[in-house]
Amino acid sequence: MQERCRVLLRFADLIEQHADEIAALETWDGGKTLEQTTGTEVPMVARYMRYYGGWADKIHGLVVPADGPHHVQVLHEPIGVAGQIIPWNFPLLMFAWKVGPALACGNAVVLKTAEQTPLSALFVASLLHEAGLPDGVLNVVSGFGPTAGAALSSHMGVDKLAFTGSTGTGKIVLELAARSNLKPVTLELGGKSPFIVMDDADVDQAVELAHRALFFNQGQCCCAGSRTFVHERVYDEFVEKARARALQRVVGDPFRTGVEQGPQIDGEQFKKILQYVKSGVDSGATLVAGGDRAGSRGFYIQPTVFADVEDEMKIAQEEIFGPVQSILKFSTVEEVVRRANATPYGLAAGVFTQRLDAANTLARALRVGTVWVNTYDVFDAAVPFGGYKMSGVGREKGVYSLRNYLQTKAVVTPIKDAAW
Ligand code: TXE
Repeated sequence: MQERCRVLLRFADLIEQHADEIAALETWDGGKTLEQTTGTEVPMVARYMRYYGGWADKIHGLVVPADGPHHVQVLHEPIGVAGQIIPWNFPLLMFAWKVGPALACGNAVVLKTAEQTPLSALFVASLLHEAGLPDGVLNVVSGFGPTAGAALSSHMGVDKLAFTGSTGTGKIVLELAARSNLKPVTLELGGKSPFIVMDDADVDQAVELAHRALFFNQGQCCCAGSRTFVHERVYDEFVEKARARALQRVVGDPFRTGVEQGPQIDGEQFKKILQYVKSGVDSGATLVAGGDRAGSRGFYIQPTVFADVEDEMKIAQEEIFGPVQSILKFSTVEEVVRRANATPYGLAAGVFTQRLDAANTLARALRVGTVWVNTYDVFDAAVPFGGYKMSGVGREKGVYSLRNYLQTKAVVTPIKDAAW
């Protein structure tokens, strides 16, 4: 146990020692800004590893009272071989969310990276080896989804599968798992998260937070606040200021200081996002900022804002996964709850208000796995994350993650000569 703990803590130290190389690799591979990978993502990976290193020697079972003269122990055992499939939008963080708890619980791992972003996982896996992880415990596979990913999902020797990616692919891996050995599956899928601005909001602050909630990571976040609901009383002012903020957003070389937005991950996503922009215009939403590619080279997209978006429009229903903000107007709390929940997704929500009663009502009524009140995208290793409805199955992070990687065994023995 202690060795498991020491390996993960040493790994966290090595991440910090190699922080500059890892951040550069992640920026190079995925187009994220260097400020983001250096300032946020690499430090978070070290934090996750320390968190799970801390758990490694504290995972234990229970002795439970049972009727009759029996002593009952409940053992928590490693589940075996964990198959893990991760996406391209947060390659390093997804590595940490998945590998940390699996190793802390004593499992072996086969992790498949996304075809777009294989580099950082390969590099940090070599650091885990340097930290003392025995050969064969962590295996990183670079490969394509329908071949390597499908093989992992249907493999009879894989005892548990954890997947992060699109809802469509999530359904495929769940089916492959069911058709093979019924391995348990946790899924972290897409979203169409509401960001709700109430009428008492400080509009400048709300605009900035809503902007970050959507545009962070080029809009390529499962929990992006992609439906900005704004109360009618502050709507016009909000739209004007959201437009101005989007126009100020600095797009360019992600290695350059001061750049807020790099390129989209690849040509496929770039085209898909521009098609959504066209669909927004065609369906009658008001384009107030952006709407086209940025520059003439690479997969850069202008920060785009639509106002007057209606619920039934495609841009309000489907995951765009790009720098496109959709602003919708509402009048009452009851109405916004109904509309915010009227989607197959349920990953996250933002609520912006000074009123505790409104914040508490919304936090309870929204059918989502995370509600951020007067903040957004706050992630900590200890806080569970996952979705309601078609945004996922199960929770990652925190103590909840450990449950995904443990088997539970009851051991029942008689207590001799017990007098009852
Ligand atoms: O995702 P996929 P894609 C959403 C986002 C994006 C869309 C498509 O809307 O525009 O998905 O992106 C592996 N069996 N998200 O096509 O296919 C694949 O190799 C097993 C949301 O890149 O879900 C990769 O490792 N595995 C999301 C992983 O699945 C398969 C993050 C994710 O790819 C497979 C990314 C198969 N048949 C995209 N096919 C989030 N929730 O954050 C593919 N894969």
